[in-house]
Amino acid sequence: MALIEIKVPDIGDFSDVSVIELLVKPGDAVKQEQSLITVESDKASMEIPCSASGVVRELKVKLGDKVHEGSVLLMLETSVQHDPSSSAPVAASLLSAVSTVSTSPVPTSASKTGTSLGSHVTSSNLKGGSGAQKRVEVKIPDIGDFKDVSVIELLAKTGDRIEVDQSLITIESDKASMEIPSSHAGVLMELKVKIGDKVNIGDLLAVLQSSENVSQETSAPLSAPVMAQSSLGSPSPLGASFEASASLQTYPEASPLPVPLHQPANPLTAGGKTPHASPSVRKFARELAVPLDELTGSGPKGRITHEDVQSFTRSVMLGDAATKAQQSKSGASQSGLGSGSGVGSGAALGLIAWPVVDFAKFGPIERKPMSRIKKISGANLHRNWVMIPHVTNHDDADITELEAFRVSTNKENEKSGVKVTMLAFLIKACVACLKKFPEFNSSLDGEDLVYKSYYNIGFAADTPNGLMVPVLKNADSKGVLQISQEMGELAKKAREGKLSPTEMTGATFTISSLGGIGGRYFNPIINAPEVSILGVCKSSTQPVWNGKEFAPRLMLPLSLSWDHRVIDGASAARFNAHLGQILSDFRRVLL
Ligand code: CAO
Repeated sequence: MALIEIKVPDIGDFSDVSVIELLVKPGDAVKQEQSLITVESDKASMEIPCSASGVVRELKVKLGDKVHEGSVLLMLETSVQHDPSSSAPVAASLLSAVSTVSTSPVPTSASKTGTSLGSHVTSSNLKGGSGAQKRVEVKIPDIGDFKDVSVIELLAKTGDRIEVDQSLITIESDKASMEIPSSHAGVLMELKVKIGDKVNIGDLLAVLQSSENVSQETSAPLSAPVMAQSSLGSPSPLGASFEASASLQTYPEASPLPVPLHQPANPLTAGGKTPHASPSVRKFARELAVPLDELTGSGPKGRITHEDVQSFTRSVMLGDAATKAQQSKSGASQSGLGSGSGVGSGAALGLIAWPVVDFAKFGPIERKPMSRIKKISGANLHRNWVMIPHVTNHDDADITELEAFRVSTNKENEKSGVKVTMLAFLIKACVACLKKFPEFNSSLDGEDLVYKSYYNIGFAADTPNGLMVPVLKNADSKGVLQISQEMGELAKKAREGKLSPTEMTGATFTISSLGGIGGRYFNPIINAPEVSILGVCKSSTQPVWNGKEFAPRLMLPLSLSWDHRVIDGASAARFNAHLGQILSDFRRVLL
């Protein structure tokens, strides 16, 4: 028996890529070449395989870590003598095809033989004159060890103006996916492949009409394929900050692609969207015929995980969910109408179909696609609203003294640049309540309740990209000043679209404050798998009876939504009452 280090193999030009998925855990027996982790850059997602067989003793990386060639992934107990140099990791071989990104020419078998496989100018002059238009054939470049790889996404359409290195299609093997860029600029005359086609090096991919000065003799540099952009790098919207929060589904905004009738629809992309999932998850979904584009990913940035596929399958089997195909069958049999605008037919719930209205009949209209964040958060909020039996308790807290204290503290601290916000006090007060009422800091897992001993508070932030939920970690160990400062930084990052996945995941409770804007009360939707959420509105001075007279008090409206499967009404009322007591006398936070 020997304990050996398993390291990240040569991953080409990719350095400091994030670990987005752990595929094994200590105690697991793994085989050589079995995938251990999935890593992702802003352009690429790939699985890193094991270079030996054995039993995992210790994982040396965790989600969110950055790794590069040579980083130790895990300690493996192996019975055979391991020669690291003999390992031929799949990632390395895959990356031989993708390690050079598009700016530099890729040494390929084609260039060795002097033939450009990336492009071929077949007719010299379409229009004549100095602005000569040439017909350029773009071919599949050297894609390393890939053979018969499936086209899973078309990224351009006829008539599109294509730039050099612009991705034309995405292809996928069972280990990695990559985008194939164009070797030339021009107008796309014809895409020669369709979804589901298998392609190989040298296959004709597209025909461009190019005005570039391309010579048939000059072998144009081959554009290297780049790993598929499986995450769009956008921050997580509300309803998406699941553990692994961000339960958003990050799809490229490609328009739905027609699936030819003579071909069986690809169950993964039946809706025409390319779901964000690692190759092994896609394969798993294919085996079960799970339509990935109908799933909401619970991984960072909405990545669909193995567990998401399992849980979707379980829900379908139990009759708790239905695929769109099932819905449209049952919807058609019920009403004969289509499901309309992508809002879901409601057939799975036994509801009548969504009305199809020609709005233009009643006046001028403008049709705009919903933003990606809205679509993503909408799907999550819809699921949470439908699946969770919400109840909301409304209450008021007297914050007269607290607000006076906050204002005076800010005056004293004016020079420090840190502004103490009401939300920071609320976070601290909520942590005290979560400690007193632990079920509010729990999650449902099957028939178990998972009680968390950490207090990570998500807060809704309104940003130009849409609603985001940054997560303030370990709020119990931080003071109000530190919370204010960190919140300010997180809110700034959210507005700039710079939040990292770890800054949007792991919340145990969320606060949605509209206090700076206005309103009295609202029903916040629980950010599952959390079980409660606090909505806060604008404080206002109200006449409050103090036993002798009405006195002007600054009252803060609170709206606590809770999951009735986990929490009952009495606990919710106690939670709100306790929160109100703390806010009216903040010394209670120490008790
Ligand atoms: N009552 C009255 N005034 C309040 C208040 C409250 N409950 N909460 C904050 N304010 C005031 C602040 O005192 C501040 O006033 P001054 O500038 O005069 O000091 C002003 O409102 C702005 O507050 P802020 O933005 O500095 O800080 P914040 O802590 O209230 O909010 C953040 C931070 C990120 C939560 C906020 O910017 C935001 O994005 N809120 C929107 C959240 C949202 O959209 N929720 C809905 C989700 S469901 O769709």
